[in-house]
Formats: sequence, structure tokens, C-alpha cells
Amino acid sequence: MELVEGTVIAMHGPLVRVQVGDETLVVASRRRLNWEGGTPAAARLVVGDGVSVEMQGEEGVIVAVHARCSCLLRQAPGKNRAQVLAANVDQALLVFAAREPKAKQGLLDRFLVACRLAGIEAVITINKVDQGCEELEAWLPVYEELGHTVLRVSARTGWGLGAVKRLLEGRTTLFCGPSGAGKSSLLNAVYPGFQLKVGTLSESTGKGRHTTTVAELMPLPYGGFVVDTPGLREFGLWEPTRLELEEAFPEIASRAAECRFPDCSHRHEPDCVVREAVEAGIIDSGRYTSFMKILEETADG
Ligand SMILES: Nc1nc2c(ncn2[C@@H]2O[C@H](COP(=O)(O)OP(=O)(O)OP(=O)(O)O)[C@@H](O)[C@H]2O)c(=O)[nH]1
Ligand SMILES: [Mg+2]
Ligand SMILES: [Zn+2]
Repeated sequence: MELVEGTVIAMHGPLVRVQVGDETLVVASRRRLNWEGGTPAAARLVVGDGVSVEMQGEEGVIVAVHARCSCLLRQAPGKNRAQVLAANVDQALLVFAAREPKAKQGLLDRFLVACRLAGIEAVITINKVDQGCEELEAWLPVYEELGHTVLRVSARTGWGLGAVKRLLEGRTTLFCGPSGAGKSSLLNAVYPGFQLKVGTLSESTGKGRHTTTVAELMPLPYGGFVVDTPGLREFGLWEPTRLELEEAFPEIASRAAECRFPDCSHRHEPDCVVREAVEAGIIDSGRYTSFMKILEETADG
């Protein structure tokens, strides 16, 4: 029996694909895993996890999971538990389309909060700029003012891909965003060797068809790793506290102290400085809507 170290590159039901050195193995997982960092909120193996595999001849079984450096969480859709999207990534490229499928600011704001909670750098990436992005430009600069990096790219024409490549080099990057935004297309554009399957948009809804079905960790030829993920329909945040939310919406939190009532809900109270700033266009109304919606879902909101 021999113990080897590897990284989970994909999950296939009960089987796990693990990279061990130059080799890719398909192995099973022990039911009772040794979580070296302590059992996490979502005690399931995910792409990016570092694991110890017990080998007996050709057969391998994962016995231990190393402590995670980072883990991007969301609420599992329709369930009251956390779901890890990927472990040990350094940054996330939040990919949205310039026109279709229509970018939802609410989804972007949720991604940004989740990345912040996970300590992962978030890079807003607007793909398909070859189709024009007048509508998005109404609110994109808000994010640049907040200090986020916003990339405007086109997988089709190659516009802006140099900046993407530079960001990816030597790091582990998660590509996430709605179906049809062009995550797989972008990855193929930065490295054609991936040969990822790309889907079309539905003619009736303008949405993607969930072409990518499993998250996969892939090495880049110039150093670094990327994770392509299936498109996300929704993004429930996993138990953010009110304080964490306020930190994620600093332009709102910094004004809240000046409201007349210290416990102002920023909904209907008189002399609410937050609402005044929204009405005056100083706080972006989309950001305000996101903040209020997420706050409603938090236990102490
Ligand atoms: N015009 C234009 N179309 C693009 C661009 N990038 C991708 N597309 C198209 O967008 C559609 C969806 O692309 P995918 O790469 O499959 O999108 P995805 O985000 O990986 O989608 P899922 O795997 O379903 O989550 C395809 O028809 C692509 O050809 C671009 O830069 N410009
Ligand atoms: Mg895809
Ligand atoms: Zn207020």
C-alpha cells in the first residue's frame, strides 16, 4: 500500500478524477474522510481539493482532504446547506455577456459578496463586447469606482484576451457566471488546446443551455490552473452576517451611520440618508436593491 498526494480535478458521481504528478487517476473516496483542516460546513469533496490517495496496485481510494486555503460557498439551490463551488482557487473571473444573456446585476453583487467572504479576488469580466455593451455601461463604472477590476473582452474577436492571459498566469482561477456568458469560449480562446464544448443560446429566451455540466480543473500551458464551471442560475449566499454584508457594500454602510434612526432599515424611515443618496443617484439603485434583498435573507438582517 502506498500513499500519494493529488488534486481533485473533477467529480463524477461517486468517482473522483485526481491529478497525481503527471498522471490522471480515477479513484473512489472513503466514506469517512479525514478532513485535515477540521470538518468544514460543506464536507464534500470538490474540484481543487488537495487529497491523499491510498493506492493498492492500480486501485486508489481517497482517505484524507487537506485543509482548504479558500473555499467559495453558496447555498445549495433549494436546500438548507452550504455548497462549495471550488476549493483553493486564488481568484474568480465573474463572466457576464455584454448583451445576451442579459447580465443581472443582482447575481454579480452576490458573486462579489461570496468572493469577499471566501477571501478570493473577483475580476468582473464582460465578454462578447463585439456585440456592444451600451446597456451595461450604465452601471459597470460603479464597480470600477468601488475598486473592482472590470475586463471588457471578446472570445470571438480576441479583444482584451491579453489581459486575461496575464491574470491567469501562475494562478488558479475559477470561471463562473450564468450559462451562455461564454466561460468555455473564453477558455478556448486563451488556450485552444482545451477544446471545451461550447453551446448556443436559446432563441426564445436568449439564455444559455447549460452546456458545461461539471466543474473541471485544467492546467494552463503557461503555468496556472483554471476551473470551468456549469452556468449558475441563482446564487444564494451562505449565512452572511449583517456586518459582512455592510463590508461588501461600503458605499451604503458608510452613509448608514448618518440616518436619523440608528436602527434604520433604509426602507421607509424619514431622514434616511441611504435612500436620499439612492434618489440623488449617488448610490447606484441596482446596488441598493441587491443590498436590501440579501439583507432580507440574512438571519440578523
Ligand atoms: N458574439 C460573441 N459570441 C460569443 C462570444 N463568446 C461566446 N460566444 C457565444 O456564446 C454562446 C455560449 O458560449 P459558451 O462558451 O458555451 O458559454 P458558457 O458560459 O460556457 O455556458 P455554460 O457552459 O452553459 O455555462 C456560444 O454560442 C458562443 O459562440 C463572444 O465573444 N462574442
Ligand atoms: Mg461552458
Ligand atoms: Zn437609512
